[in-house]
Amino acid sequence: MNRIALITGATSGIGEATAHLLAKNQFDLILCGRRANRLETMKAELSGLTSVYSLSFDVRDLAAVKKAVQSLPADWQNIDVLINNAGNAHGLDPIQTGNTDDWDAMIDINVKGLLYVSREVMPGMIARQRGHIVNIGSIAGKEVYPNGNVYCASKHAVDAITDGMRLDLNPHGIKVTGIHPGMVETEFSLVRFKGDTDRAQGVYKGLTPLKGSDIADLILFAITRPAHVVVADMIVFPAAQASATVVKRTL
Ligand code: NDP
Ligand code: 8X3
Repeated sequence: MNRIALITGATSGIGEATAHLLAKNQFDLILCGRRANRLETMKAELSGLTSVYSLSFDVRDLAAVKKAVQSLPADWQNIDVLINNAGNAHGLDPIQTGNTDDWDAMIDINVKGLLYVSREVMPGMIARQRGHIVNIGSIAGKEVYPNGNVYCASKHAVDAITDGMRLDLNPHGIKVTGIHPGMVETEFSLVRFKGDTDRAQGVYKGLTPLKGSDIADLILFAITRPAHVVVADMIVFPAAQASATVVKRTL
């Protein structure tokens, strides 16, 4: 029997790649994101492979998160795997001139959004005494780099929340995994630089970045280990990257 995985941020990048991979690997999918049209397209693409349900909501909106998760039909409520992936960087500015709207977006989406979704899903996992939560952090949650300030803070918070979840959910048999990628070419830099495609493409110039599917592979690996194994934490870079700031480029 298929397991049910709920993926936030399924409309692009890492989340979209994960949906495609899990659809081929015995998972039924609850796909989440704000862009309802993309969710519908993915549902049409993946429905030949597995059962797909979609929920369109903004993770910043607690009432919308509750309404969406509570609206799931009975046969979709037993979520086995929660993949907290929705998130982005907004801006790359020195802290003293940082845009406070960008700060709000990163803290509200990357930190509070992850908490809101988890808060709705964890009680069911506890009632069933099983489940797996995968939080997508970042190398920005392990290191701090110039002008990364608040994005790094938001991802350090994800790292701490992941460890906190593992401790508090331990008595309930729920696995918790943190995955911390370096540079992955998705819509991430386009969002960070507010649609400036030249600047976004420049981030990956002279190296082969990771793809969303590389992270999807790790997620699938983590959630298909035997019952007695939990992958607690993973950092993954492109081969050209050695830290948040050390990258070998051929220009
Ligand atoms: P993308 O921009 O391609 O995807 C981001 C996803 O998050 C989209 O599906 C988007 O959906 C969703 N999202 C953003 N804001 C909201 C919101 N307010 N409510 C609901 N969903 C939202 O980037 P990535 O795939 O790269 O990012 C996925 C995760 O990976 C993020 O947490 C990011 O921080 C992390 N990460 C990315 C790295 C990279 O280099 N790309 C490296 C390390 C970590 P929609 O717009 O439809 O709502
Ligand atoms: C995304 C990776 O290095 O741009 O989280 O912060 S980085």
